[in-house]
Amino acid sequence: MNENTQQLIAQLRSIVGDAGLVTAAEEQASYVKDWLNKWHGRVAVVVRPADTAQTAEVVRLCHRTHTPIVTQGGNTGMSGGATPDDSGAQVILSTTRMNRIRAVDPINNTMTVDAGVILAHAQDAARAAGRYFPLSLGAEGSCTIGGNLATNAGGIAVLRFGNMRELALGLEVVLPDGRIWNGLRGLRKDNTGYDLRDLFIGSEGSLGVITGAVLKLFSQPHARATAWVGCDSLAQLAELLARTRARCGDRLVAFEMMSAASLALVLQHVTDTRAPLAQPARYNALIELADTEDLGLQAMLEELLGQAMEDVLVNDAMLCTNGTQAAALWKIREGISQAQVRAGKLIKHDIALPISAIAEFVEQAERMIAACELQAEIINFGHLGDGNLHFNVMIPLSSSYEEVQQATLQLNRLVHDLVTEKQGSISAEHGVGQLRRDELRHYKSPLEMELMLRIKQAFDPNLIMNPGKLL
Ligand code: FAD
Ligand code: 2HG
Ligand code: ZN
Repeated sequence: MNENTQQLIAQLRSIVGDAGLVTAAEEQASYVKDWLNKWHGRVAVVVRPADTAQTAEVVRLCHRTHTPIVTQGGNTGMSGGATPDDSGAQVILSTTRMNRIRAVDPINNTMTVDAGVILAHAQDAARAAGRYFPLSLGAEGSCTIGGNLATNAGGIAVLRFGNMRELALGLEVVLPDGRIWNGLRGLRKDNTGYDLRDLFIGSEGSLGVITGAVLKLFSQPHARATAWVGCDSLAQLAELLARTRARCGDRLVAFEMMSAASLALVLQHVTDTRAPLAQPARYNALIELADTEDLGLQAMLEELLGQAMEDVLVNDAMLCTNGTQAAALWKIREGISQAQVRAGKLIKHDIALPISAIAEFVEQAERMIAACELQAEIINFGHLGDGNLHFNVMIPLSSSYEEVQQATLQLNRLVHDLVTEKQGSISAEHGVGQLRRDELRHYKSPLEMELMLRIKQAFDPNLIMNPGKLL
């Protein structure tokens, strides 16, 4: 460790104390690699400030010493955004000690939280106050509100409640020079110039450190109806989605799709899971309705699916009669990420398309990938209700680094060209991070890139906030 690094650590210690520093390599191990175990880095130190004031002091010091900062929340991101490079010169700023629920205001229907609050804890706090915070995703037991904001996270209820941008009213941010921007406003209307809040949401740690947020709350759902259906085609599932929306309106809170291969992977690799239907279907959907009180939700879903079966839109369906059955279905859906990691090496595509274009996209992409003659299996699943597919391609676990790189270049171009042709997005909910940085440059227009780089320059002229990610 050189003298500058030693000095930096001593200065950081004077700000956060021993409890706020992680210096031993073995204790840093879980911070310097990502959840997928795909990216690995090194850091001078991991610093864990206890509050916004300490965060501001840490950032001011890094600004003065030109030390690059990688902000990290729960480290569950899927695009390598929270993993440092391997220079050893960067510092991880972990928000995990900033975990207080600052206030719940049931009358304004808002909650103010520290950025390091774990998503599940935010949901619990809302529930304890008789309210509901609807963001929900497989990593909710570990991801943080700051990470959700920084990636503009989506998840399973976007079709009803929107993504994180739609769920946040105000932010508190430590800017790259250490000043604190207090934008913790709980307003539904505020047209006082450019929306700075929306710039920070989705900025992936590149414009500042989010330290607090005002979140929207909703009425608690006391009734749910959950079903699993099997269909022959994605076109049929899209038609079923449209019918469900028309019949159930805002009661439709989740419409998740899984191909036969995605389901088979979970059944093989995740313990205590079993096939919901007697006959495997090419495409499956997990559908959930919710309402503040039970005004015949189950009957509504039963009638809808009965009609769909009569019309040969759906082959088979399982309607849950209790919460245990529903939990078993959600376990299958949420087990896909883990099953994929166990089964192979992944080339991930987190794409968004107009729902009406999805069936044709998948048909064309599958044909093109088959023509590549790779030893590849398509694991296609995702949030059909909002048009977001995880169109992942899995190659054997034994593939070498070079083979993965080669297949990634080939498949990214093929899939992302087709997505672009169909007016879709190459980055729907996981962020750009380091995974899609080159793809972003390839697909964004020069004008959009120029404007984004000018915003970055205006906020972070020393380029210390998460270098090598996003832009
Ligand atoms: P991290 O991984 O720590 O960081 C992610 C990015 O945000 C990095 O660029 C980091 O620098 C930045 N960042 C973190 N905190 C801050 C902060 N306070 N200020 C500024 N920048 C910050 N995502 C979805 O959208 N939908 C899903 O359905 C979904 N399902 C998942 C399921 C599993 C099993 C897993 C492992 C992940 C899933 N994810 C999903 C991805 C991930 O959970 C989300 O991206 C989540 O929002 C990341 O939160 P985090 O606290 O772990 O952030
Ligand atoms: C999900 O929807 C997550 O389960 C993870 O966004 C997707 O593993 C993936 O590619
Ligand atoms: Zn997802």
